[in-house]
Amino acid sequence: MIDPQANTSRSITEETVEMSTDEKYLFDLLGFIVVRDVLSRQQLELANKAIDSMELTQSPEYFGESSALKGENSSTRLGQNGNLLALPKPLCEPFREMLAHPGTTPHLNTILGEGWRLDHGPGLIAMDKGCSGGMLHGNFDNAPYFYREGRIFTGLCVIEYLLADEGPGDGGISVVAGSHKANLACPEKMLKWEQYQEYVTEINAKAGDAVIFSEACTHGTLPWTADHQRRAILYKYNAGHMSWGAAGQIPPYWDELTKPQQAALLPPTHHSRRPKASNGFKGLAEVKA
Ligand SMILES: O=C(O)CCC(=O)C(=O)O
Repeated sequence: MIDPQANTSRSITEETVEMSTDEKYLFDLLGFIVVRDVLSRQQLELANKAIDSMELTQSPEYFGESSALKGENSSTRLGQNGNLLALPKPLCEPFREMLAHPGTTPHLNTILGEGWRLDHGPGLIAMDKGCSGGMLHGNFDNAPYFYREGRIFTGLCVIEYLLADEGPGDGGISVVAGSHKANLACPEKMLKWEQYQEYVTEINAKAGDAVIFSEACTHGTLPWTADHQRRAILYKYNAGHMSWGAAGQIPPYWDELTKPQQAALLPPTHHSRRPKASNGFKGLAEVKA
């Protein structure tokens, strides 16, 4: 029986599924965590098939003035033109499933509190061999990080679902571990990856894994050196009442989504009476109306 008082401004309740104590320790310590084997083989295959079917478009350059992050060829990273959630069926299905995935929902519950929402995305980062990296950055104005009364408080939080392996030396997503709690600004040369490279951690993970990090943690993209194409799908979430991107609209495919997926997309940002797992997502009907 769900406690009728569960739907209060104190959003985490006993019914809420959270990430494990070990994961919470690691995320609080490092500012990121890798959750292994989140996507099934079918989800992975279908998501890659969807990307194969799309005409990828060039993204802007993100390496700034950095000579170390500039790649060997002129190609920059690629992204998608259309909305992955709105692709024809069945190609949209893995992306809709990632939106509120049971393998990462516990992590969002702990990091952002129940009532978290998609802030923007999903977006694709695709990189071919020789592609430039991207400047390191820590978005502390939007995503402060602190821990109080047994809870994490932060803002924009990223889940990257890897559709291709990111192995040692390949490049790709990288972080300055622990920097979400840094008190001082990161030196410019480090943001450019021109100095202190030994303190920048290249995250290695397999296709199907999810890399979760707080935007408060300084992170960026190392130039891609592997023969295969890098493919990462990025979902950016926020606490129920916070927003980085503009609030979305009820999408045309709303009725095809599950309640957890609808709750993840629910605009506008607000805190109280937000439909949550612990109150059976009560309130979604009013939103639709
Ligand atoms: O995955 C990456 O290459 C970095 C993504 C990034 O910089 C961001 O999400 O702000």
